[in-house]
Amino acid sequence: MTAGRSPEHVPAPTSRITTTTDDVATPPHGLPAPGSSEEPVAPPSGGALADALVALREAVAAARFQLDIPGAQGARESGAELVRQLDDYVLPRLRRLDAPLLTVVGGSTGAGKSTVVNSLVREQVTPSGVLRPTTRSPVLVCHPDDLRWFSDTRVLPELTRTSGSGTDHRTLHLVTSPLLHPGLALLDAPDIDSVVTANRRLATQLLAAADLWLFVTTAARYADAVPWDVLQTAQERGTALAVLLDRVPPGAEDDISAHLREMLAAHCLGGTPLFVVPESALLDGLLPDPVVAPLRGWFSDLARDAAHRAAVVRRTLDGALDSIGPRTAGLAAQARAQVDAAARLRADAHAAYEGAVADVDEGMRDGSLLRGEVLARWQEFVGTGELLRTLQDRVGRLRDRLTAAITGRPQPGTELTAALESGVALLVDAAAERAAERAATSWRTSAAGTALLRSTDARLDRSSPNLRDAIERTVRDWQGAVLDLVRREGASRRTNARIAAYGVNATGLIVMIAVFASTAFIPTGAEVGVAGGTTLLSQKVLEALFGDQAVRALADEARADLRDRVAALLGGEEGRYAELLAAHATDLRDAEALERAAGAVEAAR
Ligand SMILES: Nc1nc2c(ncn2[C@@H]2O[C@H](COP(=O)(O)OP(=O)(O)OP(=O)(O)O)[C@@H](O)[C@H]2O)c(=O)[nH]1
Ligand SMILES: [Mg+2]
Repeated sequence: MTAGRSPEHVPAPTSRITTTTDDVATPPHGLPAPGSSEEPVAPPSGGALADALVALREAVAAARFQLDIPGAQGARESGAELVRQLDDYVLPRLRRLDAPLLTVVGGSTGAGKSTVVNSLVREQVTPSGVLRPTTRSPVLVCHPDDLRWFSDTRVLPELTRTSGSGTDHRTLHLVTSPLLHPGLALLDAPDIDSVVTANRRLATQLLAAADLWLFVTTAARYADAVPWDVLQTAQERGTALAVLLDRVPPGAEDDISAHLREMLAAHCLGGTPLFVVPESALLDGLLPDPVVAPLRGWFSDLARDAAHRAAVVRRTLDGALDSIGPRTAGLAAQARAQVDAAARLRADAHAAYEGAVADVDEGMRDGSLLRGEVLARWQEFVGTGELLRTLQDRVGRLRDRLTAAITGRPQPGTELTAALESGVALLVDAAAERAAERAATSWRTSAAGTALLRSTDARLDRSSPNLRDAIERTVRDWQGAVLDLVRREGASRRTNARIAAYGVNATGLIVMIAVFASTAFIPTGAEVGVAGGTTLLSQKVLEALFGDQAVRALADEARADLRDRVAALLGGEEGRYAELLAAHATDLRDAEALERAAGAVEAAR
């Protein structure tokens, strides 16, 4: 049986830290040093940096990157990762630099991580097994005196503490062992390259909470890609690292460890301590003690040497703090991209409905409304002499209404009003329907817009189900308003004598017809269909009516009123798009808050 080898490079303290350590002679915060009592850990202390980090944490947690644009998924993940690392590690570590050093044992699936942890404490504290992956629920082993540091939610607050082993990813199984020196705890993590997503995610989270990573790989697996990606992150974050090369066939130690060292150097991890554990027969599931003794000795030395331990803690903490600026900058950039994408979508929807308002406007002016049903009713209105009588004879109107009531024949004026109503309603309805379609089509040209449209049960590519009713109501209200307008005009002193003489209903209808006639054109000819056998009403009367300055002024006012009402209605339809967007959009203030918070963290450091 070959004994394990000591690492060639044991990280020496790069600098003495100036912050509090668990130096037994000078216990921090007036508390007994860890290991000397069972007293609970003091509540977290603040400090300007901790305050700034708490504010940053809130800004990151508040920023939602919901629009499906390039980089959004990455930002969501890295934002969540940053929040977790602040909660799990940076804040608790910053508040208590004297807490025991947490070493997370992570690495390839089935590399023997749990076996190594068990072998270090000479006890089956964490299940190892033949089925992959075995470890799902992390197991933390520490000296009994250190238990108080981990039994509350100071670190890894999301994980529920348990005293028994399990398979729940949301629990942390706490175990003590007198074989570990106080001041250093081991955490057996799930496999970093797991086929089980929850394992991978938890392993990443745990590694981000480590003061020191013990990276376990095997002779067979050390060149696998995934663990090297994770090691790369450790390197970038400046995390303190040690590597354990497990299950090395006897005789191959030199070759394999030389190759692994080359790979570490190529990844800028040249100085990383490397432990080599030869393939050995297990006894009661444990490696022979001489094989793991060097590793245990290294951990004990580290735990005993307060300055060395503090240097490792500080190195990893500084690395994590250094990474916060660039990570937050990436999130802020994505937040701004989200704001821009939302603005584009908002503009697309607005353009579609602005187009609809313009369509309605055009349809009101181009005379097209004065065809079909409206034209027929107008001709009837004019041709039967109804208009003339209405204009000339107020009594006649009453008589006709009575006749209509008795014979059941509706007044031509009523039919014309109804025809106008449905003509306008059709125009607005068609424009709204086209706008809904156009807005949806433009949203579908982007992944973000497509995802938004899919996120709701409402069919935004169609008008609202109640829109038709709302349009009809709006047009009727407008017709009523036109009559009110005429009535007010009639009552005013400025009024034209003719309007006063004609009566409200007839003038109102004339005004409505004038609304839909092209502005420059006085609708005396084909446009208002007086050509066809109008014997009772002379061309001259109509010309006089439509040429009347007061009628034209009223028509302008009525047209503007109708346009406003339609614009409000279509604005409501556009509002459906705006609301959907607002429910998913990032605020520019979120981006600014991220930038401010990151700046405050830098300033506090
Ligand atoms: N013979 C021998 N078997 C080993 C050694 N190390 C681990 N094993 C076995 O390999 C299997 C996996 O070991 P574990 O310790 O569960 O590996 P792990 O890395 O914790 O696995 P996961 O938690 O699933 O990622 C178990 O059956 C162990 O008994 C060793 O050095 N020698
Ligand atoms: Mg395991």
